[in-house]
Amino acid sequence: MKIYFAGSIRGGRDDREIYFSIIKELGKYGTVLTEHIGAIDLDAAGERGMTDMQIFERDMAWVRESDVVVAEVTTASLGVGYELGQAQAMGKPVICLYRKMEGKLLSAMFTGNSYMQIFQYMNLEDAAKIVADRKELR
Ligand code: 6K6
Repeated sequence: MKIYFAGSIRGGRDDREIYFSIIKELGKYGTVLTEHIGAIDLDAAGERGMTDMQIFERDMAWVRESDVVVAEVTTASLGVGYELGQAQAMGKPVICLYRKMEGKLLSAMFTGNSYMQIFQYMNLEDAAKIVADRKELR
């Protein structure tokens, strides 16, 4: 099972520790192709040693190669939105994890899109349960 995990980079890195924990959890079900998304030392500037074009090509190849795409969508990110739209176009199952926060509303492109499976969670225990219940990860 190949899992593409998407989480904000240039959109903001406030949730990087949450990404790290979700990636660790997803590791129980398969190979997470994008482990670097949870890296503490990956800041909003992104990965060093790769051009943006190389990152784009690699990430799109990984989306194509993946069996399922899981995203943490609380921090709005253009890149994550793009990846999930592409994943939908490729027919990949898309699972979105979202923490309800005051002043932050998820885009209507997701809440209004029945293809996207959106799950609200409060803490990592909830997130682990949501992930464990997904047939797409078996
Ligand atoms: C490289 C050099 C300077 O900045 C970078 C950007 N680095 C990235 N490295 C890896 N994945 C990236 C990078 N930028 C975007 N992505 C992909 O888009 C990831 O797979 C994330 O899921 C998503 C984040 O998009 P933004 O718009 O928040 O950056």
